[in-house]
Amino acid sequence: AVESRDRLRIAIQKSGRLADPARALLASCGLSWRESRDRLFCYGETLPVDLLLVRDDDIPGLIADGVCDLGIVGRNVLEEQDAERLRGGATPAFREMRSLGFGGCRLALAVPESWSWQGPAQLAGTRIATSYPALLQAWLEREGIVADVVTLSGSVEIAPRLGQADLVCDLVSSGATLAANQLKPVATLLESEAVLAGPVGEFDGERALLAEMLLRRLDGALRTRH
Ligand code: PRT
Ligand code: ZN
Repeated sequence: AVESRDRLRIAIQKSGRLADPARALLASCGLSWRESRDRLFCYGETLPVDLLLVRDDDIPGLIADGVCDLGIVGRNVLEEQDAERLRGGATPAFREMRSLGFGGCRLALAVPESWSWQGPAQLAGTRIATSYPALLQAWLEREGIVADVVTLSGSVEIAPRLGQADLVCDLVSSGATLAANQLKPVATLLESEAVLAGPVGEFDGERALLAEMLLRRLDGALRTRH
């Protein structure tokens, strides 16, 4: 059961690529906060909208558990955890409510530069290193390919040089990291950017009104940005 609260709670990344732009976007919606000493919780001053500063990977779960009402997270993280829940037989627990126009990147397959790419069929029997096993596995199944998914939490691009994998499936923005590791992107699995995530169900009471107002302001702020 979700505790009844009359304040809205939004989870954002504590530090990392999305931390500052997420805060700036919420500030442009007229929100301001009194920061707590440990900077994990920021108490909303202008409106009863508080921030929880967390690892980005924790955001979908916090929404699913009802600990937070909304979150700002990369679509890649949201979709990976959604795919993982689906594989485990769970029902969807969060959804993308808005795309926010920052943190753009894509989840791509990248192979050694020396490979001549002939298409997905070439991947049969290979070892693919990734931090996105559920999205990769779902894509492989759609393509009808059986490959060995090697799950790594970081330093994915170095796996081929270490002999841990034949190729990688990782986030790419400029492509510089791939190039530095003599890899080239050959297929895009997901186009990503920061998104506003929320629960599948509706809010009730005071939080429904707050969420509605926040979305209205957010849409206004996004319109003037683009
Ligand atoms: O500590 P916490 O778990 O919260 O942070 P994190 O280290 O998991 O995440 P962080 O801050 O690195 O990224 C947060 C989000 O930013 C990601 O989930 C993406 O939605 C988005 N984003 C946008 C990126 C990139 N661009 C990106 N380029 N996330 C990671 N990268 C990495 C990529 O993994 C690769 O190692 O940057 C490298 C590639 O960059 P290029 O420019 O060389 O191609
Ligand atoms: Zn993370």
